[in-house]
Amino acid sequence: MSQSIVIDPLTRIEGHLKIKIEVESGRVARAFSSGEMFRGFEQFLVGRDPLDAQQITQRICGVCPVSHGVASILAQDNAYGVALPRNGRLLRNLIQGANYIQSHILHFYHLAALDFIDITAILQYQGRDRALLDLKAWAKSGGNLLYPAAPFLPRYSGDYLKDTEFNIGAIHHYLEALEMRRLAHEVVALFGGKVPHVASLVPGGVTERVTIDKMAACSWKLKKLREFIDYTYLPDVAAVARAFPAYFQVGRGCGNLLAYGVFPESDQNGGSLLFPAGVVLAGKLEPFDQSKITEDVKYSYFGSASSGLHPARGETEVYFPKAQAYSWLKAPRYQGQVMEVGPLARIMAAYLTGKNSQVVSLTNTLLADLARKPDDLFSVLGRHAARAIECKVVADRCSAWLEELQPDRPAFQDYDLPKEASGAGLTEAPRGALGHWLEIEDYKIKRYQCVVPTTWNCSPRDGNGNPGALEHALQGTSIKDQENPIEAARIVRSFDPCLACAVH
Ligand code: NFE
Ligand code: MG
Repeated sequence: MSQSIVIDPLTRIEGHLKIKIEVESGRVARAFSSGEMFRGFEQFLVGRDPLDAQQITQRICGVCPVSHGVASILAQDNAYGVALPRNGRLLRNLIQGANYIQSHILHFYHLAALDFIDITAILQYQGRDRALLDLKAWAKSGGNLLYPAAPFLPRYSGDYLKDTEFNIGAIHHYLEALEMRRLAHEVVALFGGKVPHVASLVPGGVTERVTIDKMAACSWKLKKLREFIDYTYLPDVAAVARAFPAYFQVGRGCGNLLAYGVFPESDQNGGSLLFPAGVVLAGKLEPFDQSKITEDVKYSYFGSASSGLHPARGETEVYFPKAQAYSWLKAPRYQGQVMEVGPLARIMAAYLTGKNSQVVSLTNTLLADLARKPDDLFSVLGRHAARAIECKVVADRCSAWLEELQPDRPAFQDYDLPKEASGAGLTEAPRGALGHWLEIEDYKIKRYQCVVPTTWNCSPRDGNGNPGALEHALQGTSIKDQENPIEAARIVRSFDPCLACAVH
């Protein structure tokens, strides 16, 4: 007998995600991931000035706006044939890197950690920390009237951590992490002009001036962030991993990984990247080839003419209602295969190619510390660990990029707008591989297609009926209590989904 469990909406993620799992003999037999809204960015960009694209596409999301801005200007750099000066490359890296730090800290502390930490431990707090006492008083008073104790309660009952002292420590870090995110936002604002939607990203570079004052302001913020990552974030992730070792076996997923690569380290186009591109397909590492990307729509609310196309020729043709369809996400595939994207894909690509020695040593140290093998990283805890390692590598590197800046030297390069052109902008958002494809005709956007990290991870089935990456990860999972499917929620959150991005 199969029992259907619907989680709708699944909370503590960004956007509107519905998860349906069909449980047979205590295990998930089938999973369905549905994006529940339509947005239409790809349509309303058509006919506009291409220079508007980096501003408009940033509005796809408030969590990873910078990456959409970067993908858009990379597509334009490519279309206009513009190369940028060193300061332009370094500032883009810094703006995007600081956004990664903000996003990863947000994900662990404010979205995912409450799956493991017992937030009700705050009621036992006997110390004198003002912030914790305020939180305790607030929790006791029932929080706000409409949603008592939201966003902490209600929650699934489950096997939360029992050590009161550890839980209270983690709740303290939850509050501290809010301050850290503010610092990371301030780094973005220093060189982006403002947050969340930055003003300074343009084709050819960055319009913000590099001054000693700004570099000094950035330096101490990065120092604080790096201390938090080293002494709080990484140890907390390791502690959760030690307390929930079974989650190295849960939520394994499809096993295929895709990374486009991100953070150029060279002023030459096509030079080395901090995180290299890489594909893990059927257990083998392969070079990445963007011509192998397609999007299917058999189970999506789009017309069949949009199916199986490379994004450079992609169509977004709404078809609703539609028999069999169950999502507003398309189903991106690489060489026809389902792929997982995100920090795990980037870290594994860097680890397996050996192209980032810090990633290799941090990963080996963490694995040794937890008595785990690289293969165990294909799991709920592996995704959290990869994100934390990546956060450290990015933050450390941001400090180095800052020192490489050349004060009062130009940060952008002029260019001519072509009447007709096309371009591809491939980068990595915090949640994974992100591509924008642009076609210009008569100085206007003729076609604009985005293939977004959460579209990869949370896609519905493809034209061959093969489930998406998250659907794969849910299948086979043992659900102990069907009233409290906490195992499923932990798997979904390990992907850090953003449905606003995914449906764009
Ligand atoms: Ni809205 Fe995003 C990231 C992008 S995920 S958060 O990271 O692109 O689909
Ligand atoms: Mg799209």
